[in-house]
Amino acid sequence: RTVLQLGAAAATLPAFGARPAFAADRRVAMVVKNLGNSYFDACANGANEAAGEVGGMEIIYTAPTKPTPEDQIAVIDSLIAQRVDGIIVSANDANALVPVGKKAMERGIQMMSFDSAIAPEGRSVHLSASSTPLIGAKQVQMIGETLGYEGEVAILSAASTMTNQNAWIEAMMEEWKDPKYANMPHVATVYGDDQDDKSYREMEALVKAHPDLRGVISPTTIGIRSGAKAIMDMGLVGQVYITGLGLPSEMQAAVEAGACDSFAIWNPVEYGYASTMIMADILGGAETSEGSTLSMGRIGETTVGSEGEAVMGEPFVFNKENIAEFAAIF
Ligand code: RAM
Repeated sequence: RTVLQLGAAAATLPAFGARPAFAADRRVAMVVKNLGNSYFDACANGANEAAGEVGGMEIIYTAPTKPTPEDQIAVIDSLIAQRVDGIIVSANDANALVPVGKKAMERGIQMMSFDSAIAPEGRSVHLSASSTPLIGAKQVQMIGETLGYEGEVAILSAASTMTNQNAWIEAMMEEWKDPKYANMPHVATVYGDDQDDKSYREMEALVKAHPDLRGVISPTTIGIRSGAKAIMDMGLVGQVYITGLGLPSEMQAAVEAGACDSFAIWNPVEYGYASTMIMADILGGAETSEGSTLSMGRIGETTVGSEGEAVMGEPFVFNKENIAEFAAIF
């Protein structure tokens, strides 16, 4: 029970996060993919918690309305003009954000990404929630178990430019090569752009285009909740199953109805907290070169790997047995 372990570990660890409060207010922006996504709202709650713990630190939680790179660049540009001290971004496009990331760093602003990475030239550190191969493989394994390794499966992703979903899909394809999936072919990948209406329509279209479809993997909290709703609305519970990455609070009805057998996620509150603690460490002068250790406060420490990549922990799986307990938390 990873979520619980993280909490339990926190109680026994020395105060990793105990650093002197910043003398003057440090302004740190958390720029997420778009507004209206409760996953990111949970990350922002964790960010505020971390800022409160550090002291002398203020969080500006912001995002474009639509999850596009252009709109996100405009948001970051205005933060540069406001001379914030640090920016933590979940990128709508790895490469498109490099120039604005460089611009921020040239002005002395600390730039890092979390969740969905900016390419290494546009930031110092990127904190992944968990290992990419693990997150990808887990989702194929979950639908495999649900379907008894038989039947057509499609992927309903976020936007085609998003770093995190693309990396997870690549990892899914690796797992899919295992002969145990020989009778569970991948038939399509479609994009709901992390918009509820588009994700819902893409789910409807998948079912029409693939009459023998049995499973869908949606590596996005927006895609999985909209896809599950479409399955239920179309009366396809028991015929088509969805899995992927979701929020217990948004997936409880689908799990209880049987549209989703199991899904996974890390704790987004802890993730926002850990990312902000790392930013505080960097603002306090911590090194970010490969092999450096960065503090994630009460969660522990992480080591910077190649290309500035660090990892927080392990994902956690939810099903009928435990969903009610976590639906109250995130
Ligand atoms: C959505 C976003 C986010 C992703 C989660 C799992 O909320 O696409 O980037 O990490 O799903």
